[in-house]
Amino acid sequence: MALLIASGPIKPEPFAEGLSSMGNALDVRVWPETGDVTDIRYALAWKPPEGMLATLPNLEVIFSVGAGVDHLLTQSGLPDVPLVRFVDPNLTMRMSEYVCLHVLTHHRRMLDYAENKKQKIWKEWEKQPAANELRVGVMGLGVLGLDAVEKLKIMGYQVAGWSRSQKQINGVDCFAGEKGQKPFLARTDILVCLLPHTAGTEGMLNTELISGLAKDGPLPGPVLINAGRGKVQVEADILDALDSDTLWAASLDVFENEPLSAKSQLWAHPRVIITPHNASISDDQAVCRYVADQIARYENGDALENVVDLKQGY
Ligand code: NDP
Ligand code: OXD
Repeated sequence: MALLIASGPIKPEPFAEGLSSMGNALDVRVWPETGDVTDIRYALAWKPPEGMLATLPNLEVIFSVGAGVDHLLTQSGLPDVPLVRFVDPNLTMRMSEYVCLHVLTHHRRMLDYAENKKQKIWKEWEKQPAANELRVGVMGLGVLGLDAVEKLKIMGYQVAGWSRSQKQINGVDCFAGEKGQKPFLARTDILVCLLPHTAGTEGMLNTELISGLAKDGPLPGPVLINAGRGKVQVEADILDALDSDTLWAASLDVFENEPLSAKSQLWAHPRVIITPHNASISDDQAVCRYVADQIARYENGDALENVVDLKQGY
């Protein structure tokens, strides 16, 4: 049984070495050295060459190197086989680190202190709120959002979450769907987005949504943190919101087009933190263990886990 790795900009060697050493008799191949394509039953992919998956006639399962699968769903002629996304405690832990770091950064005004340091200004901001005075709202209560809300709760924040279907989470105010979005935003000082990019979420972080965030919070204005997908945000609207004080600050890990163009005004904006889509990277050895485990389940006749719902797009 052969598995083809097509990991785009990510180095394939660690995956190839890892999967070959798992003792599961996998014949591991790396694009473009496919050998006889009729042997290939599995693919491990991240932004593979356009249309490549359609050239594998006996493909049975596609594994995504990451949790997001938008990079695969846009492929032409995507084979009609199960698409399994990456779910792993290591990935989840890294994302919650990012979320907590950026919530705390804005809560504790680290952008202002960094500016003051440059000018050697010893000044404490008045009325530093404690965590329990701040309302954090997490959009997306999936694998990553659920862990993030638990960790934010431990720090003492007033936490709410928003998702497509209604959830019940102890100590978290849960909102759902279109109807739930307005009240969710109205009680949110710091908005964290962990949504996938789908037809339903594209462009959601726009002027209208940002204008709906709480205006009566203890910070100078609302904050946006997006580590979901760049196409969920409208960057021109975020810049307008920052410049009109509708938004106080933003941390962005993902962008409409990546890498972010050197021409983007986001780079120079003093109230924007930019990271290069590394809020949570997939650990290669964790990916190998996960894929080997899923293949073992599949070969054993057990159900694959974390199969994407193609109708919903995540
Ligand atoms: P899940 O599929 O587990 O969760 C997705 C969540 O989004 C669910 O709660 C779902 O609602 C909600 N959702 C989807 N569509 C809508 C909608 N139209 N309206 C409201 N809620 C919606 O995904 P993960 O938590 O594992 O990952 C989330 C995303 O994070 C990934 O898709 C990826 O894009 C991004 N990511 C980014 C990384 C980075 O480094 N920046 C790293 C890893 C992932 P419901 O629960 O009702 O289904
Ligand atoms: C992912 C990512 O989807 O890294 O896992 O963006």
